[in-house]
Amino acid sequence: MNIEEIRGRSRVILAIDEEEPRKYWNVLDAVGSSVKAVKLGWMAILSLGSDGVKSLINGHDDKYFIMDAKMADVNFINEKIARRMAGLGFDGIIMHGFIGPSNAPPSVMDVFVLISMTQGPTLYDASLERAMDYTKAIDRRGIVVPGNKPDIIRKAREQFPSDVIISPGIGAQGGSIGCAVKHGADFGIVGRSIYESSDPVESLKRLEREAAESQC
Ligand code: O7M
Repeated sequence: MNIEEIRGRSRVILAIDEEEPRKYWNVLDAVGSSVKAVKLGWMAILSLGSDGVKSLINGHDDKYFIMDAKMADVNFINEKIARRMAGLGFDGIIMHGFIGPSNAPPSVMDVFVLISMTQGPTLYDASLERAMDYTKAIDRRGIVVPGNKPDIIRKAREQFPSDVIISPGIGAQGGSIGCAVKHGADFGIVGRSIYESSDPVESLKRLEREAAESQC
């Protein structure tokens, strides 16, 4: 799937970082077609195994799947990882920006570059401008910037006018999706506020409403 097909139509990327394999299926069954994009990471690979992740993706072919690999290795390893993840059915993959363009994976799928984190301080906070410069030189579809730091989203949008901006840290980490969208995010990445909710569908609808209102 192409992320441009859902950009602007849906604002929530569902992150699932659960221990129990069945919970991945349960939450996706619960939200159904209202979720258009899903972010999985190392917890999914550890909990479901790579074959389990492949089945999960195959069983939900109406959705865009991003692997949050947070890649930070050298180029030939990142290339192997990206090719394996593409083989599992992922449409996009996330890398750390600090490793720079020479270590970025080839564009076997969409690449999203992380340039700042929701929790810190990290080295990114001291070097945001440099992280942005490194990122501009990377062949990418978009960037990851913290949804709980609206000023950083605004700076990133100024510097990356056409990138797909995806922003974690919504809800459980204090960020507001309406505020993130207002400052330039295309999508909020939301985990616990949906998958730990007693009513995931209602939580999702509320988040989509807040995103559409685009207020702080
Ligand atoms: O909504 P939560 O807090 O339950 O989950 C947040 C998700 O966003 C979880 O999957 C984290 O791995 C991810 N995330 C952060 O929380 N902080 C970051 O700085 C970056 C990410 C992320 O998605 O990086 C790609």
